[in-house]
Amino acid sequence: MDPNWLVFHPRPKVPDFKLPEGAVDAHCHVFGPSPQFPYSPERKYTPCNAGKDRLFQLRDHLGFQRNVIVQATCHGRDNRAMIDACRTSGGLARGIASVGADISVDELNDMHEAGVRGVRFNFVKRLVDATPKSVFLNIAAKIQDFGWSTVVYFESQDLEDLQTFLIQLPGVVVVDHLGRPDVKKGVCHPDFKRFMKLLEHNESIWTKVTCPERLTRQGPPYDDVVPFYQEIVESFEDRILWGTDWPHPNMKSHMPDDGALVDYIPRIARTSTQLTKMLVTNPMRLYWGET
Ligand code: 0GY
Repeated sequence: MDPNWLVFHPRPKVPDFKLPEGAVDAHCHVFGPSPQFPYSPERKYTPCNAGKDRLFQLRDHLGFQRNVIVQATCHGRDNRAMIDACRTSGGLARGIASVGADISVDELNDMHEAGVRGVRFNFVKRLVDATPKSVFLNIAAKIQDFGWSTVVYFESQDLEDLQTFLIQLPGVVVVDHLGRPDVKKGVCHPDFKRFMKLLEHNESIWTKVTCPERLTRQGPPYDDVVPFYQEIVESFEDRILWGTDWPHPNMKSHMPDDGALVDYIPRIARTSTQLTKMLVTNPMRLYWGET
């Protein structure tokens, strides 16, 4: 692994907050383990190994029932570690893949059968080399027959350039980590207002109200991020998801305790309706097809 890589918390606390029955951790990853699933030669970082066994232990320890495993960039377009985790989860994990324009219908079929339900388009420059938007649009068109959605990762300063593309995408589009606002600028800043407007005007755009540990400028207990979550949750409760982001790639300042992250959830969603939608109903509808 890279020097200075921060390894996930070895012994997260048992959360005080009791998750609702059937809660889904809708944003997490697996890394390797690399002897079995080597990292991609194109990767921008080399993480610690963090395989499916650790992920499923964490799921049970925190009180989740299901996972949505998002392909991490350190594995490039080699989705084997994520697919293996989905296949062996007994239906309790869905996957979000990273694919190229040459992906075939047969390959998509195999992935679907394994539990994959979406693809991720990444625009974060420190994580990936740029892919032309026409390639992403081509992939997005191909996955429509499978009823999959897309996950999009970008930073708030790039939204202005990206919004025309995002609106063009067919099907449900889920934006990672609130579109990564700069929390120092506050909820009234035009950057965050732009993101709010995007959701207001496009009912197929969802977002993950995730990663206070990444977005915070102040550090734990992440008070500075709370207003951002609340703005979104109050307006778009039918289009929000939550996840741990375990094993927390590229954290530099600190490694969060995953149990403490679960204890933070009631600051994001404050009513029992919002909590049930964010943790159960919304992810079950999107990734398990439950109405
Ligand atoms: C996240 C965030 C990051 C990394 C990745 O696929 C990835 O490498 O998603 C990041 O470094 O911000 O959502 O896990």
